[in-house]
Amino acid sequence: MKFIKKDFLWGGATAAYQFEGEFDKDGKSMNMGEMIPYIKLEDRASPGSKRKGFARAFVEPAIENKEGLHYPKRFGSNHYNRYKEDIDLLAEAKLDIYRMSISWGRIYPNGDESTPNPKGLEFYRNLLTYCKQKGLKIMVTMHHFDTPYPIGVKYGGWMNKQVIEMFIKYAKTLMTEFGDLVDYWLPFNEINISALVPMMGGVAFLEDHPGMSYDQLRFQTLHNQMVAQAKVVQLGHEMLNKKIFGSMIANMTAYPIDCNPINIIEWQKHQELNRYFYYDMAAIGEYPTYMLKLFEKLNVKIDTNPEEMNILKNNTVDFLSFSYYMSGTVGKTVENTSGNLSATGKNPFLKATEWGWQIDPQGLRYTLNDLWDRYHLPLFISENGMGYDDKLNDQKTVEDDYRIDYLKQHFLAIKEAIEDGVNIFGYTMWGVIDLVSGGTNEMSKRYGLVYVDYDDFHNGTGNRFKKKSFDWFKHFMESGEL
Ligand code: P53
Repeated sequence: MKFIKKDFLWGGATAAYQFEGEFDKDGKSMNMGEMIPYIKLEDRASPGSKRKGFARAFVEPAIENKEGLHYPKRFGSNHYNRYKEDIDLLAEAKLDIYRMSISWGRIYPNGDESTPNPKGLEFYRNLLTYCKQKGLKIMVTMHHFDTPYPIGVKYGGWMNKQVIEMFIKYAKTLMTEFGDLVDYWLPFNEINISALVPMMGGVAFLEDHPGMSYDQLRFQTLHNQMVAQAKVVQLGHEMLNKKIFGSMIANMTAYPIDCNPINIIEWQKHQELNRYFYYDMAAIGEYPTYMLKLFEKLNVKIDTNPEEMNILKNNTVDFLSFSYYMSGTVGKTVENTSGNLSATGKNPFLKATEWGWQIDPQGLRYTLNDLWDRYHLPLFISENGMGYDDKLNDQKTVEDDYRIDYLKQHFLAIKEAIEDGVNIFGYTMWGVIDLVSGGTNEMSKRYGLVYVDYDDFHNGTGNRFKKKSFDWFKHFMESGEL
């Protein structure tokens, strides 16, 4: 018995650079995420919040190997060595699908090699084959904020068009090697983050481009990644002949703070820049006029040519995918909740997590309707969940009723959206097994159905313990009941 419809896919998601660990094993190169140290709470908390914004170094140049600092993403949850146990747990919870990412630096450590690293291919072949044996469908993200550091050093990151070609070579290798094992492909995780935070994952650095404006940098890197995405879609359609390629966007749903018309205009512009622009590029394949006007205003000149523009136009994605955690408000005078990347305005009708992420299940229903009405493409929620500083109790479990409630409310919102007529085909819960936080580098910002025994400094056994939400999710999968 299924909660919604027979073929709807329920599952969980992770990312290599937060989950795998073994950052330098079997020939893998480092990525920028692995060079961002853990920053103590008191050095990080932003005014007005008990608990933290993003790790400071998240938006600053990373620091390589500084004495006395801890680099959480180098260790993750040690999934590299414990993947069988992890996949067994996902299968035990009766999930339909697992969204994972492949680390570029395990396959082409420097980006410009002519042949892939056999050890890297071997690891992912074993992992993917094991997932299949356990009956899981698989969605693979090719780039989850982890451009190899050597590409940054030698080529200057994604500002350089040669990086597009290196990425296509990598994508071709993945589809050749694993095309028969993978059910859905996402070329990039949260492609809009490139424009909002270009330093994320070492995508680009302003200091490499003296005299260049920040806006020029961020919109050019985004452009180059959009072209790369379209080229992967083109190649993937040729090689695999299936409509299984999606774009993945950090969805920044926001509401106008009130009905004052000046705030409505502010909100509309906010949604164009933070949400619609990226969906328009991926689904329609053109620069929207509002962005061309903004580029004029900001003196941004995109380096491109007719060939690239044709590739964008003719290779739009098969489905749209997004992360949804929260919503915010926008207006001329809005008080912020801190902790979020954008759309951080407070909403008096919503409660927030300790990190200031405002919980809004109805916002998910709204978002699904909004995207379906606008693009008429199948939708997939590739991330959703609740970060919480869970505590393991004496019974070696976590009583995470707050998480169960969060998930339940969001599942109901998906059901309502389907009843509204929205075409959505699946959902993967973020961080289904605890992993290092992308934004704050904390282990203690946990999302999973499964608790992983490491603290913020990677002390602990690394053992896995089922939380109460694990049993709840399993029961939901078996019975279709919330
Ligand atoms: P953490 C910003 C805003 C919303 C989602 O985030 C975001 C980001 C950038 O971190 O990222 C996604 O761990 C991302 C995951 C990340 C997850 O959200 O900061 O794809 O890598 O872990 C949750 O709580």
